[in-house]
Amino acid sequence: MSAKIIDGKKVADITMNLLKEDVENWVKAGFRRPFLKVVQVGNDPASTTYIGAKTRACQRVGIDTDTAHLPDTVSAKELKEAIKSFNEDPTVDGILVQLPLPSHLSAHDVIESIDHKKDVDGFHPMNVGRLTVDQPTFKSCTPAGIFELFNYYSIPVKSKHAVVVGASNIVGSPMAIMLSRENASGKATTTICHKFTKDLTSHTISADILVVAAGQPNLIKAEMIKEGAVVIDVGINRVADETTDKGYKLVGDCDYDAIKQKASWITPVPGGVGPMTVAMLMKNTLLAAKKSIYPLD
Ligand code: BQF
Repeated sequence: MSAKIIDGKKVADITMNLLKEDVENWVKAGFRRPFLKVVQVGNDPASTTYIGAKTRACQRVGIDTDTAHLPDTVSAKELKEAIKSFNEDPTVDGILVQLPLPSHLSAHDVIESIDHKKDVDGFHPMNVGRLTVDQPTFKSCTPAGIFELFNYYSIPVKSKHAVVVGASNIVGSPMAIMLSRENASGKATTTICHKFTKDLTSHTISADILVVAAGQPNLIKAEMIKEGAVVIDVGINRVADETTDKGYKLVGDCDYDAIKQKASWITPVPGGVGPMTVAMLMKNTLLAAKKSIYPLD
């Protein structure tokens, strides 16, 4: 079998065009333009790239945005004071603290200091908790984007065996929760694999849907997957490549060329899951402005 390509760039374009209309209708109805406040700590080059992508996405759909750039020496107290001022600012709809943070700062503490009603990344324990009990919530953008792709390509999830490789708070864990819940989008039998999993192949080989978010190039090889599996590669790894201007190229966590011969569907890197992540951030920011998740006050 040669896999069909899941074109995340295309679906993100369609989603962004729809969101732009929604934003314009919201503004035409007399409401303030949605506003996303981004917080960058330090100068991690990958973070700067991602914030650039998010800022351009905001401009494209008509969401106002501003980045508060703090030095990597900022104290936890100073950072939380900045976040508090954005929590209290009624013109700020969404707050996003770009991760990773410098090692002296606790991501848990910082995320918990964000008003959960403005937590457009969906990382606050309130929103994670609500996700696990099927209450309306800001959903983590990458898993939400993957479900949009399943929906767009009519890829069934119900009663499938889904295997998630990687158990991060940002992707693997919320993805597994969403797959496993008995709600409209989930109902998969779900396995989570992580660093401590013995014999990874014994799990991946039986996956109808394999979601890989481990951050390790070439972790998943063709021999590890079932013929006809749906393979979602969330990995974004920079590997040295002298033939490119930047001196590196982006690859996922899967051996794409070989797996393409065996899977039924596959996401490329770049242009697969990544663009959907950014589109879902725009969706969450509009939901925050509309107070769709937390309607009271
Ligand atoms: C694409 C991210 C690891 C650690 C922190 C488009 C993005 C990426 C790829 C993007 C990511 C990954 C983001 C593509 C945001 C996704 O064309 O394939 C967009 O901007 N992402 C992030 O903010 O922090 C990360 C990955």
